[in-house]
Amino acid sequence: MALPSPVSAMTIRPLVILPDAVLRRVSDPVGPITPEIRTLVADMFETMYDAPGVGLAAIQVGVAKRVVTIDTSKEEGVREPRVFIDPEVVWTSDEKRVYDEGCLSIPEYYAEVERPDRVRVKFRDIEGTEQEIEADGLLATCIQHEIDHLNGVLFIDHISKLKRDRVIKRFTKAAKRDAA
Ligand code: K1U
Ligand code: ZN
Repeated sequence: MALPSPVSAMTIRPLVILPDAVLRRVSDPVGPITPEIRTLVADMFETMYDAPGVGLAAIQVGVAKRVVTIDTSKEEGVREPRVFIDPEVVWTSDEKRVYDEGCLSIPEYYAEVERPDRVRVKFRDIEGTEQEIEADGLLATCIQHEIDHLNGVLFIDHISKLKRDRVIKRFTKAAKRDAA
């Protein structure tokens, strides 16, 4: 008889795609870091690296918990996985930065978004320890994009209404085609 393994396999979870209303939900605080949360985090990394993406919010795999995974490492073959539990932006720079953003929930659509260049973020790590970091560059952009997801906000909410309506229409049509 096979004994239960202490190491569980990681799973690539299906991504929630625009215009699914789940993406507009405001996620709940995590509270205690349970085995379920650890499994969620492991699965989120597996899903993010597979996509591939540089960030992922739990709501993008259909879980309304305030959990974010990020890896903005630029070096080929070097991973720098970061987990942000219940993250909060506590300071933003006055200087702004424009980045051509993408989103795993809006595949193959990119648009320029202006956000603060630097941010300070308070969060808990996977052990539940309070941390605070200052981020700049892609990490700062990515953290803000992911915290937006936790609040039901998408990067297309930062572009013109004309462009946003156009992309929503395109994805709505595609979803109807796929369902037929
Ligand atoms: O939250 C998400 O949907 C993930 C998203 C994060 C993000 C990208 C760019 C700016 C802000 C936030 C992505 O990872 S989209 C894919 C992407 O940018 C990428 C994929 C492979 C290599 C490098 C970048
Ligand atoms: Zn996104």
